[in-house]
Amino acid sequence: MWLPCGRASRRVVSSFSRRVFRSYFHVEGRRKFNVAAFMPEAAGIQGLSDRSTLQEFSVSNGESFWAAAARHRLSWISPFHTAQDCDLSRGRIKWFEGGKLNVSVNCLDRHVHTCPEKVALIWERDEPGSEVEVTYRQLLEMTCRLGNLLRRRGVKKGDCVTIYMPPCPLAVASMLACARIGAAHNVVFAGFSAEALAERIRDAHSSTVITVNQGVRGGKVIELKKTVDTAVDSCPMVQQVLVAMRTENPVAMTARDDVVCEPAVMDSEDVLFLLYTSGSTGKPKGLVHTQAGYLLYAALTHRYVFSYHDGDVFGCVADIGWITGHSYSVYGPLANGGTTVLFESTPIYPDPGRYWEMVQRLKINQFYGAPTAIRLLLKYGDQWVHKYDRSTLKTLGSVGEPINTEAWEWYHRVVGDGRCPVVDTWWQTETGGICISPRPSDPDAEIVPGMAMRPFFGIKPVLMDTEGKVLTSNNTSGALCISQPWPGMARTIHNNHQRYIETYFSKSFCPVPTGYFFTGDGAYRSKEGYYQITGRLDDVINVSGHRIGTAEIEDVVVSDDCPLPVSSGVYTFVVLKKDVDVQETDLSRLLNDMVSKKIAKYACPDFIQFVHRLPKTRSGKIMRRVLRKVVERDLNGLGDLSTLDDPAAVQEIIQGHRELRGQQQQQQQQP
Ligand code: 6R9
Repeated sequence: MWLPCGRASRRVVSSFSRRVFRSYFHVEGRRKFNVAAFMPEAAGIQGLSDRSTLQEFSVSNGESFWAAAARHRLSWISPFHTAQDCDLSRGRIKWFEGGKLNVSVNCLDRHVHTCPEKVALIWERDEPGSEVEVTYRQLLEMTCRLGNLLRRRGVKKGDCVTIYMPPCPLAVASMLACARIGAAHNVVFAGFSAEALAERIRDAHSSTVITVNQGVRGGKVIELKKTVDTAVDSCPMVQQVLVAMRTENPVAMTARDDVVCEPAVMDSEDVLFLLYTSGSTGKPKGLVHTQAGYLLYAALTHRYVFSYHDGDVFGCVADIGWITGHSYSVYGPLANGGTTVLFESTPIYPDPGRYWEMVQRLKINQFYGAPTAIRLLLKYGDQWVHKYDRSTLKTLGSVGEPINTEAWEWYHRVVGDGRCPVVDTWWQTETGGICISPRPSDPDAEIVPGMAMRPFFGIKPVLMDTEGKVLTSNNTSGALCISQPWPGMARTIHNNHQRYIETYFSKSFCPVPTGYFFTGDGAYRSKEGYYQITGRLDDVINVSGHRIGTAEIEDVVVSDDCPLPVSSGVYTFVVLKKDVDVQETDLSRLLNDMVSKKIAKYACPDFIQFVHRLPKTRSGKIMRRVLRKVVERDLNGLGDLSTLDDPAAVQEIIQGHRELRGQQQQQQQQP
């Protein structure tokens, strides 16, 4: 039986959430830091004067901090006996051992008990204004039906189900149905080719695939089932493909009596999901996340980085095929009993006002997007933003790439009307959730544009030099590592623990695992101790012995100070804003001058190629290593291209590069 809950309307305040997430707005006006109001499980800790002392405690007493959070925020079938048992030098990471729980119960049942009619999902479908709301009760029913269906069809605890679906309630129910019956899921972005999908199905050994008949994105129909058909032709282990219809109203499923699906009892360290991320060479890696630690970390970061409060509408526009969609469209918000948006469309469909029209219509309170989309929208001008009421927005988030100062400022000034904190959140598929972000911090603590700034609770970043020595001073740059384990980190690479150890715990400059987690990113630590991510380490350019991140040069090249309209550039690759007519030689000279002035002469591009677009992954990250290989003329070494959005972009760049080299050679031959 569902308990009645005050109002049967959307965004009802749930008593569960009220208990767990007591608002700390009242606290902000007070002088004294009210720990209990900010984080109830930290109430017993002595001597906390502000949020930074809580951060320090969480790092120096990680085990007790996380144990308290896990007890307080997760519902356990039986309690854990050991909070942590980790040895980074051996790639051994275990949290909350002995504990038993079910992730779907944590995301659904406990909220259904307190507030069944609260809206869990708002499915923002491709066509604006056709959104569909799904309550916690409805989502639990969908999940149970699907869980029963999977069980009836032979899917067992420990199996892995591949999900090839766009963001929609059935995709979320599929993920949670797997969690309910103890199967792992492997969500593959529903834009990947048949070949990329097949590779991931084979590596994960999935005998079941769930998909939809067709997808709809940006007004176009995408034949997802056909792609699955092609993929499974080369996957002999696939025994069944379940096909959902992209229905008008997913909650109007015919009522059957199997809406109860007994949740499997899972160990904390059982696998929750695999998620593939492309390696710089060779095969994509299937990163493995487990139950309790991942869920706790997603929930806590969602709550505190975005200052998510009960009743808020959280709008993460990432696809569920990425870790961002897993942690901040699905698991974090649902574990917190929140209302979360599933965005099916694109930032410019039907026009570049789409995001902000949606913010107005759905009354979104936290908006979380990617720099690549922000840069794109900035090009279309402020009028698309001004057209809509954005007064519900409280926090703006950015993820996926370094956000250049110009984009950050536009996001803050134009989108947020200068009143919403912008959180530039740094993290990875491997980290499970946000690790560095300007918030949480004291409410009026400064936020520096384009900087991720502050480590999250329990996170201890360190910078390392090229010899593997830890750099202790501030105002310094190095390889970003994390020196102690946290519950959200990936536990292994599926079927390849050795690759996991080699990739994340040892590096060429220190081949023996040292007890640090290597992120593969470079970072700068400012005088004040704030972190700024400078880009992937393999994107660091060594010019005359100076190491410099691509992000540093990009920030100059695309800044407001540039009187000519460049929209985005990668060292020597430059994309012009729309409808711009300039002499390329003039612009090259100007960009050289600017880089020389703002960074140093040695950083000047001596090779500038103008292109229409850059090779990007489908989540919008520029594939810089591909550019590097083109310049090195190593076309056989382009590596894994399965995540590439538009292969024609690479061909265009190869062609342009050839022409440019031809021109240079001619110039050199002229007397
Ligand atoms: C969440 C996600 C991870 C890589 C990461 C880094 C880059 C992510 C960033 C950022 C600068 C930020 N990255 N957030 N760089 N500033 N705020 O994107 O996961 O797809 O695994 O990518 O993305 O290079 O190492 P994933």
